[in-house]
Amino acid sequence: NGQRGATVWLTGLSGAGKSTLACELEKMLVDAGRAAYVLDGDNLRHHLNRDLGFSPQDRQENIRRSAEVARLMNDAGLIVIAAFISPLRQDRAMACAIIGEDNFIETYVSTPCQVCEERDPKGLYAKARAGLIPEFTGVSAPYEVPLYPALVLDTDCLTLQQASRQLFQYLAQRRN
Ligand code: GGZ
Repeated sequence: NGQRGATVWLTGLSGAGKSTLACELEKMLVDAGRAAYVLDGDNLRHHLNRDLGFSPQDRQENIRRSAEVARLMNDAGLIVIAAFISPLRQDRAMACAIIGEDNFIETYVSTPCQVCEERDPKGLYAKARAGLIPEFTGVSAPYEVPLYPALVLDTDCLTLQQASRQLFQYLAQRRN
């Protein structure tokens, strides 16, 4: 397919629904004949980024490397769906600069912290509250809300189908 690559950059808290949304969008795109691939912070941290922790410096390096990978995949024509907390505006701006403004679709998965904490699928918020995980985003480390995201999706108010549809349609109406 001669279509242009792009990166949908999903930012939001742990438990906001980024990975679930990324997988669903990937499925929809592949079903529609597009080459799409999910890059997920939690996954990459087991492999490419296994040497990195959660200090501000390590998060920045995590995002830098992942954005470089996304750029390569975009050059190959793939749609990349990147799911990273990426809590700092400065680091997201770096990702945008690496990937290129025209190819970077910042999407804020805006599920409120309280809802993420109630979901707590991996028990990480409970551990963070107990002081067992230092620098946990939303508890003991900052999350900076995006100022001008292309899309805002609150998975507390939208079904998975609704949220992934919105992203799919946004991609479809972009010029390739
Ligand atoms: C935030 C943490 C932390 C700390 C472990 N802070 O929801 P998860 O569990 O499965 O995915 C989260 C993942 C965050 O990795 P990212 O690469 O997306 O983060 S960043 O963009 O900030 O570099 C979470 C888990 O790792 N996790 N410790 N202290 N999330």
